[in-house]
Amino acid sequence: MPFFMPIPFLGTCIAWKIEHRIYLEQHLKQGRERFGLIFSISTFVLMILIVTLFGCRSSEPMSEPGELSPAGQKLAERSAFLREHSYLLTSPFAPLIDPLLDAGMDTLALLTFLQDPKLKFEESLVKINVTGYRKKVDYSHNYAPKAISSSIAFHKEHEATLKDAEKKYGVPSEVITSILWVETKFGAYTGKYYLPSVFFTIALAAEPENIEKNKQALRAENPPPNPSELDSLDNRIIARAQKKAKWAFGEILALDTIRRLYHKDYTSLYGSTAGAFGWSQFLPSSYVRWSVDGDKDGDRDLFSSHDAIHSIANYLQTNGWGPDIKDQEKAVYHYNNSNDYVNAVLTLARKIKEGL
Ligand SMILES: [Ca+2]
Repeated sequence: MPFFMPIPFLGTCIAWKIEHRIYLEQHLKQGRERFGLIFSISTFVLMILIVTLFGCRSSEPMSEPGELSPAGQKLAERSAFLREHSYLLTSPFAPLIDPLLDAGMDTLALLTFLQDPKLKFEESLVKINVTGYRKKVDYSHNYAPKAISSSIAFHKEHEATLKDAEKKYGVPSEVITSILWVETKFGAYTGKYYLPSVFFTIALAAEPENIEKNKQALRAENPPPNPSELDSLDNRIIARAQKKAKWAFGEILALDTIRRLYHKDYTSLYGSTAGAFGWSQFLPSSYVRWSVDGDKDGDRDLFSSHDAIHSIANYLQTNGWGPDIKDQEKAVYHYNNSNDYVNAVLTLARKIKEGL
């Protein structure tokens, strides 16, 4: 509202007040004090009410005629962006455009993701991430004799870095070694999936056609589930698809955070079917929170032994590692939510320690 708008109004109020003052004086002279006093008070209260109302209204952000409010401006910018890049609306990832912009991603960042020729919808990843929970993972080979001897050799080779991390974070060197073996066999298997494709694909897991495909995949399993279980399994699939889609959406934002905060080129990142990358198999959100630059070269590079070792130690310490076995189990479980995983990591760590 223009600043001069309240002036005529206040002028009117003041004139009204003067007029009523004259009126009051006339009545006082006539000995009608009580009536005049009531009239004066009610006039004063009315003025306060009106001025308060005007004050509140004038504090609201107002636009000049023809000018858009901030929300309107944002919408107009978005429409202009989509008009200019209308081909994006035919992308398989079009359903994610509005949610990503709503979550605060800027249009240039979104464009960089969506114009990336390497970005692909990988249908198999939806199935693996949504229905994969039905397949039990066997971790027992991780503490077989070959695993123990390889881990002891790695520990000897990287002892200085491992002991440095142990001293700094209070996490034993054999536990860090054990996680590096279980996760990637010391960097030998870090995953081949392009990270943006992993998360953009899984973020679409709850789209109706993808839920339908997963329901069909469930029926085609070998052996197929019992027909009496199908309804509850379908509901489980829907709930998991929604949960996974939300999770992957957050990881896309974390990839963008990695680019902004650490100037890291996420287009060079490849990882597992679940989007974990590097020797330590961190998710982008874990990278943002817990990765550290172990060798102080200015880069948090989880494909390097130094940074991976320090980052694992930092992760476990931050997530509760302590002298109590329950805290240790909890910290490792946080790393990978599986009791079999926790058992494999701690068993291998014990065997490494015995063999050193
Ligand atoms: Ca580094």
